[in-house]
Amino acid sequence: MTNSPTHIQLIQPDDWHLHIRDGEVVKDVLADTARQFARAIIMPNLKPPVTTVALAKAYQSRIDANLKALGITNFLPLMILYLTDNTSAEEVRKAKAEGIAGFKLYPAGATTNSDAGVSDIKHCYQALEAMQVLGIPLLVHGEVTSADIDIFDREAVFIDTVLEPLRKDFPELKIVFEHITTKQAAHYVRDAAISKKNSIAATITPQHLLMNRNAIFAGGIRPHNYCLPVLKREEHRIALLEAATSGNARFFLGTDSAPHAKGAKEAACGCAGCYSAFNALGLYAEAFESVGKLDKLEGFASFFGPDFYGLPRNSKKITLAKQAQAIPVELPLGDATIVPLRAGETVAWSLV
Ligand code: OTD
Ligand code: ZN
Ligand code: ZN
Repeated sequence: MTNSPTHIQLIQPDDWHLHIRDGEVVKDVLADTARQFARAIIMPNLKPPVTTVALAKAYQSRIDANLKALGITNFLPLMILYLTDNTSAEEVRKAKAEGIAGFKLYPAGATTNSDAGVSDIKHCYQALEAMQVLGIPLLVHGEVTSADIDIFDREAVFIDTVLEPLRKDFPELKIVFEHITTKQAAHYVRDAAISKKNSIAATITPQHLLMNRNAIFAGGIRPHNYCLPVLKREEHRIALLEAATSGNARFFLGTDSAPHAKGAKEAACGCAGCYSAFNALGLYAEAFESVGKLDKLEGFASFFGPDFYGLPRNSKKITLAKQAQAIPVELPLGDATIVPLRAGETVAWSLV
C-alpha cells in the first residue's frame, strides 16, 4: 500500500454487516454500497425474517435482480439466516451446503424487526451444536433486552450473562460480536482466549468510532444519530477507536448501515438505525486519520473480514482521497427519502 497524506490506496473493502431491506428501496441502498464494497453480509431482519435457506435464496435472487437492473456486475451479497427458537440442526446443515455465510442471533426485541428473535438461547442448542461442528459462524446482536437493565448497560450485561456462558458451552463455535459499542466489548474480544478451532471477532460501525452519546442530544434531539446499540460515552468511543486501529485481526469493518425513511426517523417514536452507506469509507478514513492510523485501515476494512469468514481477499484496488465530499441533506429511498449520516455536512475523505 502506498500512502501519502492525501491519497490512500487499498484493496477493495467489504461490508461485514449491512441492512438493505427488501422491495422498492433495495436499488437505492445497494447502489451506495456497491460503489465502495465488493461484498456485504446481508442482514436477515426483514418482515418476516429470513429464517430458512429457501427464504434466503429467494431474497438473494431479488437482490440479484436489483443488481442486474442497476448494471452492477462486481458485487456479491453474502446471505445470513435469522436464528429462532425453532431453527433445526437440519436447517444448519442445509445452510452450510448451500453457502449461507452464517446465522444471526437477535435476542427477541433487541432491535428493529427482532420480535421473532431468540427468547432463550437454550432453545437453540441443537442448532448451535451443528454450527459448531460445521464451522459456520454465529453473528450476535450482543444486548440483553429486559426492561430493568439500563439501555446503556445492555451490551456489558450481555457479555457476562449470555456470551461468556455461550462460549463455555460451545468452545469451538466461531462468533462475530456485531457492532460493538463499549470498552467492555472491545476488551472482551481483544482478550478472549481462542484456539485453532474457535475464534471470536467483532465488527465496528463508523458512527460508534466517530460519535459519542452527546451526538443524540446536541442542541435538541437528533433522531438520525439514534441507532441500536445506542451510542455510548466518550471513553467507550476511544476504546473502540483503539481496537479498530490496533491492527488486531479480531476487529473488522461492518457499517450496520440501516436505512429508514425520513418520516420514520423524525417521529414521536422514531426508528433506530443510521444510514452510513453513502460514504462509509470516507467516514472510516476520518476516524482512522483522527488517531494517525490511516496505515491500519486496509487490514480493518479489507483483510480481517474475509480472513475470519474463510473467504479470499479481494484483489482490485481502490483509492481514497483527502477531498471533502458534501453529503446531501436527503437521498432518494424508494418513493420516500432518507437522511444520511452527516447530512448537509462534509466528510473529509472520498472515494476516487
Ligand atoms: N441497529 N437498526 C437496525 C439494525 C441495527 O442492531 C442492528 O443491527 C435496523 O434498522 O435494522 C439499528 O439501530
Ligand atoms: Zn444488531
Ligand atoms: Zn445491523
